[in-house]
Amino acid sequence: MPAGEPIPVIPRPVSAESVDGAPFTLRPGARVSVAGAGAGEVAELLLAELASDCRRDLTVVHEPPAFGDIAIVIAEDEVPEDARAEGYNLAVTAEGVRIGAASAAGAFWGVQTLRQLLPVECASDPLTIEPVIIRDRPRYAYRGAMLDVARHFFAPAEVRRFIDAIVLLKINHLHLHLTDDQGWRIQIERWPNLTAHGGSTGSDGSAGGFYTQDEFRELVAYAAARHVTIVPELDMPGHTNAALASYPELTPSGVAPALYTGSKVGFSTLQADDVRTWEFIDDVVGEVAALTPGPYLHIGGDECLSTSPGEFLRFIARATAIVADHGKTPAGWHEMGKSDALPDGTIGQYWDFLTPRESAGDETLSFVRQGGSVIMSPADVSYLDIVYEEGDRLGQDWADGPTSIRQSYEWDPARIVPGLGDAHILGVEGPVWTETLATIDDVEEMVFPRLAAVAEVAWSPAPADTADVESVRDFGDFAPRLAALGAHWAAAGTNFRRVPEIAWH
Ligand code: TNX
Repeated sequence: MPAGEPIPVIPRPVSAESVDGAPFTLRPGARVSVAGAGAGEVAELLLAELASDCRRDLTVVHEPPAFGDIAIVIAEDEVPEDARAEGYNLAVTAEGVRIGAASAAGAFWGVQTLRQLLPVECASDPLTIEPVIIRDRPRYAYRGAMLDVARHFFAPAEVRRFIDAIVLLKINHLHLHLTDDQGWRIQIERWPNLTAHGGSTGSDGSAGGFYTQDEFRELVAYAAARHVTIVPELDMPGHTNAALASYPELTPSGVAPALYTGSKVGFSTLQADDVRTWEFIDDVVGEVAALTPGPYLHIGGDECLSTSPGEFLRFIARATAIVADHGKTPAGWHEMGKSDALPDGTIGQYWDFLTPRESAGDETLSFVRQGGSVIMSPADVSYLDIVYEEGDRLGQDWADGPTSIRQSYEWDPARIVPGLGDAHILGVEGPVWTETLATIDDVEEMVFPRLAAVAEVAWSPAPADTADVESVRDFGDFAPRLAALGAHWAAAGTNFRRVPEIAWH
């Protein structure tokens, strides 16, 4: 890479220094030499990814590296202490590539950097990489994408494809919005009608669907093998029409509402003062907690416009306590911060704008006051279903849309809610809501490229401490790297929007 040109990697690494010397050449039949616990598994994933990226026939060996090998070494002292959880070093020289990390996750993220450094032109022989030394570690522990499988359902194979695409950006949490007014998507053995009836349709009268518990377990395992934690969301007490339609005893009248296929929000609610509600919640939370090895269980709590304020508070106190009783840390949208009875450590997810409106900022700080931390998903920059341009076929525009790629890049999580800084920010998440997105191609068109911007905000170091975030997050540096990434997406068959601000190759 010529001096001065940004290294073509997203998220931008902490440091990348070009070094003198001949490039590395990846020869057919090159070996991946592994050492340390977990390195073999990371190498197998590299092989699978390179096979689909570039059809190279590599073999894994448990031997010290020879000339021309890719080495993956996992050992405690490979990286400084503050980089042990997920950091890595990557050295590229004529002798070989060496990825060093203290954890399998760190090595896996190093592999994602290597994939972006390799030329896209698989046909071109030889494949070479200019010499470089990269040191890298994430700013935030939680880097998320949220997929709404409730409005439109996406089958397990489509979710796996989504996971494959997000790991290239070092996203390590996939929040699955499993239930909403339009559909219930996770099998609950004690309440089978939730999926039999409540999962039978979706937005715009789409076909619906749901994950059996076995399918869900397989998804969790597929994600975990790629260092992605699944965060399941059961949205309550609002956004529950599909549940109410399936079990009339959850409604005050005892009459089930019809299934709903429109896009309104705020019209449904569970009853906080009804004993049946709590049997229901204990069962569904218990079953989903048992399916989930990850620490978090998200219970929504957003847009409860049909729940009285007092009932909302009683509901949130009891529902979060149930989550904690089942051994999980509760998470919820920032409205849950209205409650001052949250279990210690409850995670809030901020979805208001870059400039907080009404009580959104205070509700968010409430999680911190109660010993918890916050995930930042400001809707006007990180909601991936908001239109790119006026008049788009896909997406919604309520969150101050359109949202350009530049807007989704030029912001900082620690400069949104006054008083909320990095010490209390667990991370950043880009949600994609799917009222208007019927296919996984539609989803990808909305998610890419903007998730690349959100991923860099979540991973790369904080911009220098100046008041003007636009001047320190350098879109001019990001744009050519994004163009290079587009070539990888095209080669991998990932759909993305060729936004006009970027000179796509
Ligand atoms: C808001 S903000 C929602 C979702 C919608 C989305 C559409 C929040 C937590 N909920 O119910 O799908 O807007 O953009």
